[in-house]
Amino acid sequence: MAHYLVTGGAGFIGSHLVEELVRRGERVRVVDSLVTGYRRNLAAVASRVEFIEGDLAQAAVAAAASAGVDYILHQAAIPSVPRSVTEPVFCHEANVNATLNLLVAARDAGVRRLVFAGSSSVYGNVAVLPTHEDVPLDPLTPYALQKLIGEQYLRLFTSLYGLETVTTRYFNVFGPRQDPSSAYSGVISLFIRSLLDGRTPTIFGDGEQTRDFTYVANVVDGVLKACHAPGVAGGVINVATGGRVSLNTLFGTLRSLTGADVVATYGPARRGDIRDSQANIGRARALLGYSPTVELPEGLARTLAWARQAGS
Ligand code: UD2
Repeated sequence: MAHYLVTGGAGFIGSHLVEELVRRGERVRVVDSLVTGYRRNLAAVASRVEFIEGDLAQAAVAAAASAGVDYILHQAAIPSVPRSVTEPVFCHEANVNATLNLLVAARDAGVRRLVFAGSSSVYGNVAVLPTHEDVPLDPLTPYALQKLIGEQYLRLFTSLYGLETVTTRYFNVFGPRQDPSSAYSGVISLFIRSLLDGRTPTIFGDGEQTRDFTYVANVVDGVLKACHAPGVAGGVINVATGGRVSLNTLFGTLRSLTGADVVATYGPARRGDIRDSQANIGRARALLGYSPTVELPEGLARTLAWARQAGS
């Protein structure tokens, strides 16, 4: 049994990682500030998990959380492009300063490997689709830049101090427990909530922007593979489905899945919004033996089933 720290473990993606680790019989510690996470996300595994409530932007919290662990899955973040545009300093604290503290703590604690939740936003409006990891990066928002700084710090800690690190670049992850309660929430959670409540969602821009929406179980699989694969330390790996769909198509699909008689309204495009995003997942296939197991339609059906239950 190995000992894992999941930062942001009470959040959406973090709680799915925690559940899978518990299922595998691993020892799990969670650190979470509960700024965007919820204790209820860990309800099914609470008795099997050590929970530290704290903010990794405080060095003492990062040190206490890292002590004695073998692996760190660093998911804690303020994961929102628009929030970073309106609150860049607040987001920098959580996305960059906390990450640096955690890297120092992981190095000092002799952690075997740290895997970081990177983001496809670092690519910006890239010319090459599907996009591989080595294209020139073009962060267009504070969030994208903060995620890029994070992954560059990881790379540096590997080359400078020998701490094994891997960045998994996520592409628009969705699934059960993604919180629809804020204007900063992921679009699938917002669309589903609106449709189930009979409210009109807003599509920002013309709705022809595309995303590689990735069901959370694929991410759990990719992250845990990245945590253990040989020869990937210091690297960056896309974890996604490898397809892309427009928001208009997504909304149409969700509308027919829910049967809701709701039409979307259109509003101004979001500042810093990327037009198209689609991953080349060749590196994850080659280095991790990763392959997406849940495609978009199945992922949407599962998420909808959860949302119906959670909202009732
Ligand atoms: C970015 C990253 C993603 C992840 C995420 C943070 C890209 C391509 N993706 O996602 O990998 O890091 O940040 O969790 O940068 N939208 C609407 N109506 C709404 C809400 C959103 O039309 O009510 C649009 C939005 O303008 C965008 C798309 O939906 O074009 C997706 O927005 P999002 O906030 O779910 O995620 P995004 O792409 O910023």
